[in-house]
This record gives sequence, structure tokens and C-alpha cells, in this order.
Amino acid sequence: MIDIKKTPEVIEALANNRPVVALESTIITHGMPYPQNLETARAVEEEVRAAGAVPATIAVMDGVLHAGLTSPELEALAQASNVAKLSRADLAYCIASGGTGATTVAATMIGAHLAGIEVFATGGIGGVHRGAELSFDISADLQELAATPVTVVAAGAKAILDLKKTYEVLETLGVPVITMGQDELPAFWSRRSGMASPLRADTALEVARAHITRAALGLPGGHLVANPIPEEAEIPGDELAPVIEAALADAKAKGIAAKDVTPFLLDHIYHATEGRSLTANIALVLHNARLAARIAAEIVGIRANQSG
Ligand code: PSU
Ligand code: MN
Repeated sequence: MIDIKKTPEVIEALANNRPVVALESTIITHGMPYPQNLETARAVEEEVRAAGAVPATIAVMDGVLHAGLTSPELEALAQASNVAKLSRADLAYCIASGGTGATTVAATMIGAHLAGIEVFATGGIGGVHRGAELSFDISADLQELAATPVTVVAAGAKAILDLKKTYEVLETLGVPVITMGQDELPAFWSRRSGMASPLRADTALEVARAHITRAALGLPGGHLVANPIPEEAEIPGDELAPVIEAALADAKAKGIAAKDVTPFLLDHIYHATEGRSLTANIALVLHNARLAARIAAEIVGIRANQSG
């Protein structure tokens, strides 16, 4: 088995069946500018702690897979400029070559599962890009949700994507998509997408029950919990649509491809909205961290009752 470096608080929590929430690191290195990325990473960890769980940010540092980063490690990652973006395909190579990399949703799920963590909070998952029928650009996040038993709390798939195709693929892959508190799927920066959610839950306990039942059925893979951005933080979809269109056109004109697409689009939208997209992104990540901590606590509670 691979050696995983855990922080003392993560070791203590896992040993004592206390709730732990995994957090991704690509959002820090490729999703937000410095210093807001570091401030957000710290605030998200605090949000998880305030909700009674222990945060475990996943990353590869100098060839070592980490579950939980110390404050200096977090700071180094947030300031580094040449950090690799690691998905399932890159993880082993990065570790084997002694590299440093930030984990996407897919790689964070793998790291969390190896560390024994079942719940993970992020901003938005990757998915099927617009024009994927020509580019074939579909995030490895989707297949990971079908393969690795970690429940991922996000504000849905990112609105820069083709959301219809993204949710079609998730259905094909057998990934349960549960929206919190409403019947409509959210669209990352917006609460509404115009699409009905396959499933709905109104409490963290319902999600925890689904998570445990899926495992009990012997089905591999996790859940996508779509948690709508808080109302006061949202940017309405019709306001964002032209901004996203312009970002996509710019990416096309500049020949941006593969792993660079998502960071490029997020950065373009950040400038085009004068930072409003980032403010919304931070708000939704904090909101997701809180819910993930509650789900992790409910899972621990159910397991304690089952074994007691
Ligand atoms: N959510 C955000 N910002 C991000 C990402 C998600 O709010 O930067 C990252 C995640 O790590 C996700 C990745 O897994 O973008 C998707 O990239 P790709 O489309 O290349 O698979
Ligand atoms: Mn891609």
C-alpha cells in the first residue's frame, strides 16, 4: 500500500471514528488567484472544523500523497506556480517521480478513499465540455464518481460545461445525483439550471443513509450531492450566459485545450465579472464544506449505531 502522510488531527479523527471531510487542492492552485485561494482554503478548513469535523486537504507534495496539509504546506501550495494538475491518469506518475501536484475532484476522491475518508467538499465538479462531440473533452471526474465510493458535495457541475450532457453521462454511469432542498439542479454560480434533479434530499441524514445503502448494495462509486449556492451569493444564469459565451470564444480563439480549459475559463470569467464570480465561488465552497461536515457526522452516527 502507498504511504499516506496524514496530519495528527486526521489520524486522531479516523482512529476515533470522528467525522472527516476531504478537500481538493486544484481549486487552490488552478481555480482561484493568490491570495484569495489561500484565504479560501483556510476558511474552508475552519468551516469544516466549526461544523464538528476534521478537514483533510488532499495533495501530492514531493512525491508523497497527503491527507491533511499543515499551514506552511497549504501556503506553499497556494503560492506555487508550476504545480501539476492531477487527475486519475497523473497520480501514480507524480508520486513515482517525486513531483508536487494538486488533486482534481477525481484524484481527491482516490486519495480520500485510500485514506479512509468518505465525504469530500468542493466547488463544482468537472463534466462534459460544450462541443465535446468534437473535442471529446469529458472530465475524468464523472467516471471517478462511478468508481470510487466517496460522496462529493458540490454546487453542481460548473456552468461553463454542457450541463445537459454532463447529467446524461452521470445517469449512464449510474451516479446518484441528489440536490439539496429543491427539485431543480443548481448551476454552480446560480441556484437554477432549468433542469430537474434526478433525486432530492432535505437533510444531511438522508444523504448519509443513501451513501451507506449504496455501499451495502455492493455498488461501487459515490454520490454527487448538488448543493445550491446560497441565494444572497448567486449570480443569475441569464447574467452569466454571455460572459461564459465570451470566455468559450476566447478559449477557442487562443487554442486552449485539455487540462488548461477549465482554469482558463474560470480566470476569464473572474476578470469579466470583476471578481464577482470568485466571491460567489468562495461562498458556495464554504456552504458545501458545512454540509459535507454534517453528512460525515451523520455517516459516523449511523455506523456507530450499527456496530453498537
Ligand atoms: N471547482 C471549482 N474550481 C476548480 C475546479 C472545480 O470551483 O478549479 C477544478 C476541480 O479540481 C475539477 C477540475 O476536478 O477543475 C476539472 O477539470 P477538468 O475539466 O480538466 O477535468
Ligand atoms: Mn478536460
